[in-house]
Amino acid sequence: MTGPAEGAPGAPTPDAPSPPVAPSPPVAPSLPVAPSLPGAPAPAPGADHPPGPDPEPFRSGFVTLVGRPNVGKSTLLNRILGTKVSIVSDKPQTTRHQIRGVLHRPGAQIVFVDTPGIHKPRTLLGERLNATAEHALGDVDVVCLVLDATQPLGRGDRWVAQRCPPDAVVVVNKVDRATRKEVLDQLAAAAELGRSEYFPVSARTGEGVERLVDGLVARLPAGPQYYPEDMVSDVPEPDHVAELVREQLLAVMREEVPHSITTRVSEWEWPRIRVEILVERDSQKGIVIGRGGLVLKEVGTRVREQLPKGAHVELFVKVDPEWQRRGAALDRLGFGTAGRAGSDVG
Ligand SMILES: Nc1nc2c(ncn2[C@@H]2O[C@H](COP(=O)(O)OP(=O)(O)OP(=O)(O)O)[C@@H](O)[C@H]2O)c(=O)[nH]1
Ligand SMILES: [Mg+2]
Repeated sequence: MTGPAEGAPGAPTPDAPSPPVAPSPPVAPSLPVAPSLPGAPAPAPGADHPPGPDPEPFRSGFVTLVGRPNVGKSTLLNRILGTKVSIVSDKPQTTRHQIRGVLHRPGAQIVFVDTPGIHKPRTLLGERLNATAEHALGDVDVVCLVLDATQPLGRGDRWVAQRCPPDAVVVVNKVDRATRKEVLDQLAAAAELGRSEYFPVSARTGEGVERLVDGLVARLPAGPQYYPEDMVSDVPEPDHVAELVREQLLAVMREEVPHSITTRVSEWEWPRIRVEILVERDSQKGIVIGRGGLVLKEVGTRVREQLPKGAHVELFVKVDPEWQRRGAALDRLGFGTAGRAGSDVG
């Protein structure tokens, strides 16, 4: 049984203390914050090797995905990695943190950085999301500017493009939903951005994604294997579970409610995971709970299906008035410009 609806309508409770994270089956393995360098260092130039053609060096580097909200950056990251590390929804501003996902290939490693969609902010949270995305443009090897093939190239895209380095590559996503002519028109329109490479892809079907990845690898310098091969993401497990809850809420909520929701794990005693859902107003609390707790129950079920067997997810809704407009609340909830601290545990 998931998400005891009876707990949900209760009065706001004080923040739970932060217990240590109990060992649990991995959901999305955590990466060390500072990359360790186990194994497979780049061959030193001039190191001893048999005569003959030089072997290809190991290539590695960081690739940031940026673009307007909803163009499919997170879907693309998940497609490239073949696993879900970043949540996806049809609502804009789904991604709220930098999320690293690591692609391991023979002879290469790409550390992808998914970012919040850059948009015209209406709240302090929006400003911080933009800052987070723009922060991820610095000090990376390749920037991918992601566009939507089904939307005309607009001011928002140009605004993001201006913030990208000149050697950014352009990725035109969602070609599965566009005709051939629409794709060609979009590529022609994108040519005004004056970049050297353009990749039409569908993150949904995978079309063109392999070609994109090959193109990215070719741009990477010789470098070390930053992360061990069994590491796929830097998202701590509690944060990942909190995001899965938010993803399911985004899937069922309408209109302005999704923007007012944030989630965090307040207790993690495997298999029991308590997730708090914060909303901004009392009226939203009722919507999130649903009649007879049905919405919460459905959300809990869908989340549990994505977790290792035995997980017991308890969902609670609390009101934190105007949390996304208050700097102190944003800091506390992990929406600083520098990093994530969304969950009370981990
Ligand atoms: N048809 C189609 N839909 C796609 C494709 N890629 C993403 N989508 C859909 O586009 C919507 C937005 O996808 P996201 O991956 O969340 O977009 P995002 O750019 O990460 O959005 P933010 O995190 O809000 O910036 C979702 O409904 C996806 O299913 C694609 O290649 N084809
Ligand atoms: Mg996203």
